[in-house]
Order: sequence, then structure tokens, then C-alpha cells
Amino acid sequence: MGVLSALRHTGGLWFGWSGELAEVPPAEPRIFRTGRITYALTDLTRGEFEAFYGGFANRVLWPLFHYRIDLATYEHEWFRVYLEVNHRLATQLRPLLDDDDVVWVHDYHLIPFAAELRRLGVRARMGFFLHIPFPASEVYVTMPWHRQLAAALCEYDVVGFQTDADLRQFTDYVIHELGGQVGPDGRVRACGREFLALSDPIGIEVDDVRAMAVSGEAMRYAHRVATTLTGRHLVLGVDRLDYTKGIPERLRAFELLLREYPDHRRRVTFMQISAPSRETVPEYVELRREVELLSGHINGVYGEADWVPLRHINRAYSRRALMGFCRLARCALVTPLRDGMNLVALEYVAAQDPEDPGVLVLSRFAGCARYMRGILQVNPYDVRQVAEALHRALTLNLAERRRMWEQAMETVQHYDIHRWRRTFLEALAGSALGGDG
Ligand code: ADQ
Repeated sequence: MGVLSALRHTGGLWFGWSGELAEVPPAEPRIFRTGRITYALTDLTRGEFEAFYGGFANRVLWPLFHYRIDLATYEHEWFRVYLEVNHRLATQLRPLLDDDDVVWVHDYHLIPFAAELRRLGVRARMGFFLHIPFPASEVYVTMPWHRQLAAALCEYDVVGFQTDADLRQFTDYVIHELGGQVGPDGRVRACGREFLALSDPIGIEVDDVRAMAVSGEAMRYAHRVATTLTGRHLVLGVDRLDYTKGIPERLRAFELLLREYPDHRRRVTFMQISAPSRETVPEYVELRREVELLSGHINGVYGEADWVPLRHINRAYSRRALMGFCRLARCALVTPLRDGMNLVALEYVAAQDPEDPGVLVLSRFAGCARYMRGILQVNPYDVRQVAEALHRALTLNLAERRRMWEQAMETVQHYDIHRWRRTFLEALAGSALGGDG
């Protein structure tokens, strides 16, 4: 979403996977134009999809970069296909590029993309932005291919991370494992190259989100839910159903609230919207079962004939509908165990009614917690602390809620999507052409 919005602003070529599978790898991408953007989309074969996307991206890099070594499967064949797909994609983009183009590569699926393009003789400036965390060196080095991937990152001219902490973990690895050097200006020398590493937190398009939250569609959805609440407070959780998002821990915190603060019983409804995600990966199937069991348990123990404490909804909604729910909710629980940034937290703040805003309970392990003010920050592993923060959020008076929201909104506006795009592209424009170290 953020990437597309940035490209709408600058115009340019969007190159990537079509989301479709083909019998054999297509010779060329399909090209079409919409507004200022030209799209060049290519299909994956089923084998590529399983090893590159389902395998290496989703079962190696995703768990590892979110500190879940226990869920990472180090399958050599997946890594081979990961490199092969990056090579094939680079070959397809090559004829569409000029040397004075600027290439901005996004996320962990495409780390070796610049290395592949350079091998094909491309001299354009290339930047990479990592949307997920970069783990601590001791975690990262458990991956057998840590050096190859780090060397591939060094092929970019600019490498961007979500937070200073991610940047620090990366430079720590560069210094201690690659024997590289990092200057105070963020210039890194390693693997025979010199490039810039920076932190550049992604944000949202604040005005768009505000407009969405008061759109007809948002208000219709919000109204339909409001009528079922019969005056109760709404607590909201919105995530992809992913083990990084801390959903079971969050449900346990809600259960603890009902147990230890019985005044909230019958006065609050928790709606957890979990969009289905990566449903072929076993850990996601297991997570879904766990969440369903927990919600059944909570409703069974605390529910009454005329009150269901928890609504767990396993589907995606349109962004407008979600923004309507955000505006209606007195509190949002955004409690990931580890998250690159977490845009839902920012969207929740932007969607609020300034006259009667809700309160954000935010995990310290979400990237945006590094700079957000006016929120209740929690450690999501500490279920008691989350329950207490939820209690506090539900009992703050209007003046306190307004004061907190103003601070939160100020930070969301400051770190918006335009700042993210400008910072990165200016760094890339200022970087040396193809800079060899
Ligand atoms: P995600 O892990 O997908 O993104 P997040 O940033 O929270 O996580 O959400 C991205 C978008 O998906 C948001 O606009 C949100 O509204 C939408 N979304 C979430 N749950 C939804 C649901 N149930 N139904 C419909 N839409 C839903 C990755 C990283 C993040 C990082 C982003 C952007 O994991 O840490 O913030 O990229 O860099």
C-alpha cells in the first residue's frame, strides 16, 4: 500500500509478481499502464511459489527476522530457488531499465535483486527497503546463508531499515561478522563496496485515512456494529492472522481483564479482526486453531445470554470499513511480539474523532513504538501489564484521552508516508553512482 502510494507520487515502473501461477516461467512480463504508473507483472511457477515464496521467504526469512529461530526451516533447496527466482526476475526487468533510472527494491523476498541486476550489467542507482525487522546478529547468524545475503545487501547504494534499532543490528553484524566499517554518517564499507545504511520509518497517508474514516462506507459499517454494542465500549484488534502479531497473548490479556476487573464485564466487547494469511504454512494453520480455541473458551467462561465478550472474525475487510471500526473503538490493542513498523497502530490514531478519541495500547516491539507518544506502551509478553493498560485505556476521562490523542496524532503526522518516501529517495539521489568501495 505504502509503496504504491509513493510510486503514484513520483510516477514510474512497478515491477513484480502478478500474484498468479503459470505452468512454465513466462518469457516476458505483462506490461500495462494506469495513470502515471506502468506495471510489468510476471507469474511464478508452482515450484517457484512453493520454494521461493512459501519456503524461503515465509518459512526462513519471515520467522528468523521476527526472532522465531524455532520456526525457521533451513532448507538448502529453498535458498537455491530463492536465488534462481531473483535471477529470473532481474533478467526480465533488465531490458526495461536505463542506466539513469533509479531502482527501489522492497522487502525480504528480493534481497539478492541488486546483485543479480549488477551481474547483468545494470549501472542504475539501487536502493533497498526492509519492511520487517533486522534481527540481532546472534539470531541472524543461525541462518546458513547469512553471509551471502548480507553480501547481497551490500550491492545496493542505499539500504533502509524501519528503525534505529534495526539499523544498529545490521551495522553490528557488518562490523563484527563481515569485518566492515561504519562511519558516523551511516556510510558502510564492506564486501568491497561502499553504501549508505539508514533508518527511515514508514508512515501512512494521514489525510487519506482521515477521509476514509468518515466516508459513507466507513460510517455504514461502524453504525451496523454500534447498534449491536448497545452502549458498550468497543475494543479492537486488527491484524493479519500471523504469529508475530501476538494475538493469543492479547486474548489472554482480555481474559485477565474480565477476571480481575469484573466491572468491565458486560460493559465491553472485544472485536478481533484477523485476516487469513499464508494458509498453506503449517504454523498459520496451528495459530488459527489456537485463536479459535481461546475465543471459544473466553466466550464460554465469561459470556452471558445477552453478551458475547469476544468477536473473533477471520476475514479481511475493506480499508474503509476498518477505518470505520477504528473510529468507533474506544481502544485498540496493537500488541505484536515483533513488527517492522505496524501501520494499523498509525491508522487507528489517524482515524479517531478529535472530539472523542480512543486510546492506543501499543507493544514496545512494534517499530512505531520507537517514536510514538500519547499511547500506552506495553510488553506484550506480560499479559498482566496488557490487561492493566486496557483497564486504564477504558477508564481515562475525555480530557486525558484528548491530550494523549493530540500527542499521538502529532507523531503520526510527522512520520508520514511522504517523509518516508522523500527521505529514502533523496538519500538514493545523493548516493554515488554504482559506488565501488
Ligand atoms: P504487515 O505485517 O502486513 O506489513 P501492517 O503494517 O500492520 O502489517 O499492515 C499493513 C496493512 O494491512 C495495513 O494498512 C492494515 O490496515 C492492513 N490490514 C491489517 N489487518 C487487516 C485485516 N484484518 N483486514 C484488512 N486489512 C488489514 C509489513 C510489516 C509491518 C510494516 C508494513 C509496512 O510486517 O511491520 O508496518 O509491512 O512497512
